[in-house]
Amino acid sequence: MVFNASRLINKTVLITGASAGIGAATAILFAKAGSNVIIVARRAEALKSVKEAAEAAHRESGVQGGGKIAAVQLDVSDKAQIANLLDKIPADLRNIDILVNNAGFVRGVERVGSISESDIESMFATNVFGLISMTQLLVKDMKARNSGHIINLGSVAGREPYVGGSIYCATKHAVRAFTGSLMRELVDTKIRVTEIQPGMVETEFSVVRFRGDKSAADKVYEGLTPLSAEDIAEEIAWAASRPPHVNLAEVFVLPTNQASPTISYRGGKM
Ligand code: 8X3
Repeated sequence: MVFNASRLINKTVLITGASAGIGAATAILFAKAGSNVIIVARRAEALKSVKEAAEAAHRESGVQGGGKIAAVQLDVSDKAQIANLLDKIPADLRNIDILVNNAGFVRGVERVGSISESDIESMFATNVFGLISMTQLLVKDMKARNSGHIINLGSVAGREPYVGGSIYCATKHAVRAFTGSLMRELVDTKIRVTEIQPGMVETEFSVVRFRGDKSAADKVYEGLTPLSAEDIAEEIAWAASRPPHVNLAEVFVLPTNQASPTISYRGGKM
């Protein structure tokens, strides 16, 4: 590993939405760097394979230290499950150094007036309330220890709204506001707060947006090279591995040929 990832050795990181995409890639990268990783997601089977991949990545890296991987099946939109989360984590991994609030999704492209209540509620329940509940739970211990790092996944959609994305954009604007307040509240502590704001990342995210329509999902990336889950994992690991006096407050990361949610270059077509 070229950057100073040695700062990640023996750190304990908890990642939500870790069964696929950015969350899974982040779990694997931290395991490789010698962190202990708690992977949290709804899907038990997928969690199992990410756990195995993270364990293998740690073994193959040859890095000494860390490498303990725990999987916890949990839906961040369920407050009762979050209240019991710490009991489900092995005792030696309960001092969490880094929380990566990654769980989030978009469903549908309907315009205001035609959006289903259940889509509105489920996006807010996971992207906003889940992220807030996880932060509320873990920031208490971080404050008591006066150390820690909270890394929230925002989005280009949290900086600039777009047509057909009102609810998703609203959730990501909420994440940005919440993260900004949190960073300001913790200014007199050693706790760092970072928001990662990706643009187009090719994961199952787009397939969920189009309710399983893979060809509609693929069209989003036509003619340009999107970011990969691994690209974002690197930004997260980079932020987490800076020296303790350095806080990357915001990391806005786009594919080279994307400039905003609606401006991109696709081989001659804007
Ligand atoms: C995902 C980026 O552009 O699809 O957070 O809203 S975008």
